[in-house]
Amino acid sequence: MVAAKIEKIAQDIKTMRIRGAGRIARAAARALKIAAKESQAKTPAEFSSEMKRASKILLETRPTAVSLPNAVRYVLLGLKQTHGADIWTMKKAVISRADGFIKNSLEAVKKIGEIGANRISNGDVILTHCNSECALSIIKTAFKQGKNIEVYTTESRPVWQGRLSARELLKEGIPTTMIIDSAVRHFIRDVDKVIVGADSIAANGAVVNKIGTSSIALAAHEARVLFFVAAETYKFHPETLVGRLVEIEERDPSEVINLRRFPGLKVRNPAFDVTPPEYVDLIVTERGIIPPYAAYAIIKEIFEWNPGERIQQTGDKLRPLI
Ligand code: RI2
Repeated sequence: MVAAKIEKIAQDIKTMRIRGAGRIARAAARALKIAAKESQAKTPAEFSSEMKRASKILLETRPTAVSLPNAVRYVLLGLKQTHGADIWTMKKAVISRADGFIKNSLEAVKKIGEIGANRISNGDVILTHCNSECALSIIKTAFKQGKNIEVYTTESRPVWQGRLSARELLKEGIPTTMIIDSAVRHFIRDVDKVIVGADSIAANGAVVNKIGTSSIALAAHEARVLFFVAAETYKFHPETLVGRLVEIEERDPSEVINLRRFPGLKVRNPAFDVTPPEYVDLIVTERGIIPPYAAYAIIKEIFEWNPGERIQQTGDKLRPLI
């Protein structure tokens, strides 16, 4: 019964019924909370392995957004902190850390909106790509502050997340124009600022986000248009400090074309790409605005990493950061 609930959440993440790096992370925390709450384990060891099994199922869903493993790591730290205690104490720790993650995540999105909106000027034309709740939080907050802004949103093929953004923006009454992904360079001179989200940010400040982001960054760079990234600190990728590359998810060709009608056709469908730090002007986090090159310092602080040591997350340190 519990397993079925975890599988259902994992399936929803895989099929993108639940999508967006922040939402995926909160869904994983919620799944672990359900697993803890409904566990029938008789011993602490049994409980620990149940939690680890649930985590594994969640971690195997989508590989690119580091928010997912960071959320799991954050919640599972409850097991480590209560090592040697009874099941009840362990359950309580996991549940409260899951609740804590979800609460902090929602607060971070709001805070990013407030911090980022300070950088939006009256009359700005903003371009956004895909559907990032952090990027939209900035845009919506600026609009609520009475700034007269206009938004261009891409379609974000092949899954059309741009339609979600368009709907959200129109609901707020924000003047919105949709363009096809390949029209970005054509319109970039009408744009004052680009704001996008992130699925992972590497230690060198490279931003992994929805496919097409790096081409938009290139066009913005060429036209001297500011390029902002909006991301909570749990989107920073700890293992990139020691050289790990962020895995780029390649999704099913059926998202792009009906292969039955094109027998023999090869299709590549990467869901994300990497924007180098030199094309990023700033990253808006819930802790403030940083240049991309400060990513190293953020990761080092969150994960308490010193050169030559294994990366480890010490829960109390992480807590105020997310
Ligand atoms: P928030 C999304 O991935 C997009 O790439 C988006 O820019 C990013 O997550 C961050 O979104 P997908 O799940 O966390 O649509 O800011 O593949 O909502």
